[in-house]
Amino acid sequence: MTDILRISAAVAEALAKGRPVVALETSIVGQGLPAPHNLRAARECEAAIREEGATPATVGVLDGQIHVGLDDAELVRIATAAIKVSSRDLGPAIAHGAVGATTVAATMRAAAMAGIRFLATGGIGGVHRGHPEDESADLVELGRTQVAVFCAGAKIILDLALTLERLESLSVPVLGYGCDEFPAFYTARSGCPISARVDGPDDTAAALRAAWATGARGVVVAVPPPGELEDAEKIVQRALRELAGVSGPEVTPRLLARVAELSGGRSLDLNVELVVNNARVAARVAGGIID
Ligand code: PSU
Ligand code: MN
Repeated sequence: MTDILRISAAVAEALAKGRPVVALETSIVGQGLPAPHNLRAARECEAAIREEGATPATVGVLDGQIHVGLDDAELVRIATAAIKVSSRDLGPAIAHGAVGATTVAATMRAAAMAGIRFLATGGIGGVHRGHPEDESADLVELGRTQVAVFCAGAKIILDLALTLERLESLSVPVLGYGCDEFPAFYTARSGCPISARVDGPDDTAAALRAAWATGARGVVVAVPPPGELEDAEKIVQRALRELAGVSGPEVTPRLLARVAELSGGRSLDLNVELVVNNARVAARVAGGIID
């Protein structure tokens, strides 16, 4: 396995010493955010995790290996030209020497291979609005891989209610971090329930420990965003209407670009802020769970 898994020296040392480690996905760097926000988000996430006394493990596919822990030059390679790699794409991407930006699902797999239990992202994938057959592999991966995923809800373009129904079927706990509703990415409130509320890092660590001791696999820790995008739902609805004719992989980037325009760039700044906030919370909880 070591030939396809390359754990950086810093991450290997932290793991060997039983210190807290937080994995970071890179699909947000490769596809989710435009430059320069993408690299800013990745670098600020790493800094926030270090500030909390944990070690960041940014994940990507490079030179025929899954890298767990990237240096800045490697991060730039991913930001510059990477294909999107979900869990099913890992094998071919490794075999073909692709430069791959990993989704939550693929990053969970890499984290589990390395022995990391904590992962931070902006929003998880889920069930698409109006196209319930389009469901992210993130959900199935959450049902089978023992990693806690810290997020501000799901991607804004998704159907939150259907996404939460699937997570319930997959027996994935959805913990509200100091909140009673599943956050809606750009705003704290969605009207959709979480499965249990947790308050603060210790309570979250205790809930995770007990969930895992009773056989839980993936756990979603939903953290409200640190700010609000005014009229978020209205803006998303408008962008969705305008792009009704667009289909395929074009949809998400076009939609997010339009949301950025309509919000005067505020959606991008908030996106960076919320990912960094999730990374910080993940590091605090990881610190509390390592005995
Ligand atoms: N949320 C965002 N932007 C993103 C993603 C999530 O706001 O780019 C990425 C994450 O990496 C997530 C992935 O795991 O999209 C899900 O993609 P898909 O629906 O194709 O599985
Ligand atoms: Mn999809």
